Amino acid sequence: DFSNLYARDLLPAKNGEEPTVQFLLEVVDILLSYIKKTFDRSTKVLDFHHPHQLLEGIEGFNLELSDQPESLEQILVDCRDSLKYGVRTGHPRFFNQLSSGLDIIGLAGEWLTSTANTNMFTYEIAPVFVLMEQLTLRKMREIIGWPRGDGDGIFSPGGAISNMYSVMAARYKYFPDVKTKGMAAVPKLILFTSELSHYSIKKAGAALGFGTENGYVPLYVNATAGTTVYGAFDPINEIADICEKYNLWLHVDGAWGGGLLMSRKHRHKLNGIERANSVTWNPHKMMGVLLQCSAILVREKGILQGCNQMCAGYLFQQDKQYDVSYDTGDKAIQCGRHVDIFKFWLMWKAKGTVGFEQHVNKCLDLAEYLYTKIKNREGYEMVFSGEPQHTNVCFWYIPPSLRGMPDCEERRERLHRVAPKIKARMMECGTTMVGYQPQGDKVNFFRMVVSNSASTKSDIDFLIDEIERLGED
Ligand code: ABU
Repeated sequence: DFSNLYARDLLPAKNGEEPTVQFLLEVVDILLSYIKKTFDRSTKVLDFHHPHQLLEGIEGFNLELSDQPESLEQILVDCRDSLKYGVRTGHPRFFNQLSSGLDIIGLAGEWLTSTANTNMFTYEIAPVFVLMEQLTLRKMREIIGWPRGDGDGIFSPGGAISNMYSVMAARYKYFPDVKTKGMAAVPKLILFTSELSHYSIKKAGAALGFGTENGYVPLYVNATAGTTVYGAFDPINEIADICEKYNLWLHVDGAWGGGLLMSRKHRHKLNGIERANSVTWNPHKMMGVLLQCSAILVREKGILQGCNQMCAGYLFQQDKQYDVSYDTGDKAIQCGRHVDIFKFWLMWKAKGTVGFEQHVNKCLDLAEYLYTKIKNREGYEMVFSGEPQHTNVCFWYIPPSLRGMPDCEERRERLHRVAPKIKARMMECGTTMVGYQPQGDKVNFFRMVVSNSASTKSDIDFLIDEIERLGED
C-alpha cells in the first residue's frame, strides 16, 4: 500500500530501503507490462487524444504540477498514465519516424545510464563511459574507412547538432580566427547542400551567422547519405572530386544512411565516404539504438577541441593526476552532456557487428517487399521511379473515387487531402502510424520507413490493408 508513503520515505530516508525496493519493483512491473504489450500486435500503437483533452485531464490523469507532494500510489498511477497516453514507438507497426524499435539490451543500457546519472564532460566523473565513447568512435571511424580509425568525434544531441558541428569545424579549419574575432574576420561564406538534404544544414547556416541566402566564398559541401524523405544517397565520390579540386570541406550527412555502413550488401551506397572531412551518423536511426545516439566524426584529430574549447578552469584543470586528454568535454558546444554511449556500446557487445548487419539487411529486405507489393498494385502510385535505395518507400494511395481521373488541379487538390485524412483515421484507430508530407511540387504522399527489428512482412501487409480500409471514400 503506497497511499500513505511519499517520496520523502524513500532512500536516503532512514529505514527507506524497504519502501524504495518495493516502489522500484512496482515501477519495474509497470515497465515490463508496457514492454510486453509493445511487442503484442493486439495492443494499439497509440491511444490518441487531442492536446486539450490531455490538458483537461482524462480519467484522472492530471498534468498540472502540485504544491504539495502526491503519494507514491498517485506517482505510480502517473507513471502508468504517462505510458498509456504516449505512443509505442517500439511497436512493430510504428513506421512514423526514422528512429523506432525498443531494443531490450539498449533499454537495459539506458536504465543503467540513468542509475549512474553522470555527466560526460570529464574522465574524472565518467571514466568508463568516456573510454567507451573513445573506443566506439574509433571503431566507427574505422568502418568509415579512415586509416587506423584516427580522427576526432563526439556524441551529440541529435543529427542536426552533429551537422552543425561539421559546419563549425569546417569554418574553424579554414578560418581559425573566427573563434576569437567572430564572423567579421571571415569573408562571406557559402555552404552547399542539395535541395532534399536535411533542413538542419540550413539551420546551421542561420544559427552560425552565415545566413540562409548569403555568401561568396565556397567553404563546405554537404552530401547526404540517405535523405530524410526519399532515402536517396548523393554520389559521394563525384562530390569529393569537386571538393578536392576546390579545396572545400566535405561533410557526409549519414544520420539516416550511415547505418548501411554496417552491411556488406549495402555499404557501397556510401562509396567515397572515406574521403569526407566529417560524417554525421545516428545509431538511433537505422541501427535501432534507443534515442538519443548521434555521432559527429571528423577525419582531422584535434579540430573539435581547437574549435570549441574554452578551458573552463573549474572542470578542465590541467594538473589532475590522470591523462587529461581523456577530459573530452571541451570538444562539445554544450557543457553538461548526457551519456549516450553506454546503450550503444552494450548493444554492440550483445549483437556483435554482425548483429547490426543482419538488422540493417532485414529492414532493407522489408522495404523491398513493400515496394514490390505496391509498385503495380491498383490504387498506388510511386513518388519516384526506380527501387528505393534505403528503406524509404514513398507512395500515393489513390482512393477509388480518384482512380482513372486525369491529372488536373482538382485531382491534385483532392489527392493532397488523402494522406492526412488516412493518417488522422489511423491515429484515431491507433492501429499503426506512417508519415506523410508534400515535397517540392508533389502533393502529400506517404513515406514508409523501416528501422524496427520487430517489424515483419505481416506488419507491412497490415499497413497496406489498413491504408485501404481507412482510405475508403
Ligand atoms: N532527424 C530527422 C528525423 C526525421 C524522422 O524521423 O522522420
